[in-house]
Amino acid sequence: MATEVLSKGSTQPELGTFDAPTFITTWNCPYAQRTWIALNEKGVKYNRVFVDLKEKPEWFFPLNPYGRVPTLAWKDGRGTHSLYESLICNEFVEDAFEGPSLLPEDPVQRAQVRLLIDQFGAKVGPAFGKAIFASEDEAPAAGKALGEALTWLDSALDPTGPYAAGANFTLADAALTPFVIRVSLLQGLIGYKVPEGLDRVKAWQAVVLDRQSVKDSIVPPDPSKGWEEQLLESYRAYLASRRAA
Ligand SMILES: N[C@@H](CCC(=O)N[C@@H](CS)C(=O)NCC(=O)O)C(=O)O
Repeated sequence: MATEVLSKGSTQPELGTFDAPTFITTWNCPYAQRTWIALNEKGVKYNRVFVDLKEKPEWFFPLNPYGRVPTLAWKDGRGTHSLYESLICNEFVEDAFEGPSLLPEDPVQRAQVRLLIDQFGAKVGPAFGKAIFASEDEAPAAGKALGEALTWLDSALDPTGPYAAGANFTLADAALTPFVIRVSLLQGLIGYKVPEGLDRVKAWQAVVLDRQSVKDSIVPPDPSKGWEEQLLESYRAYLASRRAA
């Protein structure tokens, strides 16, 4: 059954409570998937709401002035509360909820997890963004830059793992996974082939894809078709609309 997507003119959903907040997302946003994974890892009883980013509901902006996903919202005796920006939401989820810790206890290791997320955001994030939106002319350079960024990632992931920063799943895994698992889509979009080697990235990707929290954050709108196939369709449609504009 297709999941309802709330659009312009929709009624604001119940906003839940601090313990069981509303998680506002789309099925295909990698940033929102970061928070989706963190919520799943912590075992938070959230209420998931899909919104239409082309026709945003009016009630969305008071909760997030950027009008972006992910957004977390809840109500208590003091009123309505909301948080947004994926990495801030993930730090909040880690701080606010019980459940397995997504940061190491040791302060140096905690800082290293945050550093990995920060460096990923500076290196792989922009290279991925450029590749996914590359025109035919731009594709070779964008592919080369992404290859270099992924080679950096291969050396930056903890060498023995199995997770990004060592033996345990951390906020780094939650932050990196949604982007890395989309890299294979670039083959269909710009003919990009993931470079040979990258053994650490490949081994890590297999481990996180097998993680229940990640599987539960993969909800294609049409359950009869694959998630990747539908993601590819949505990227193609988005690119066509950008080029037509
Ligand atoms: N820096 C933000 C980026 C979130 C973001 O760009 N989300 C996109 C969907 S993937 C969005 O909501 N776009 C709607 C818009 O910008 O109008 C984060 O980390 O949460």
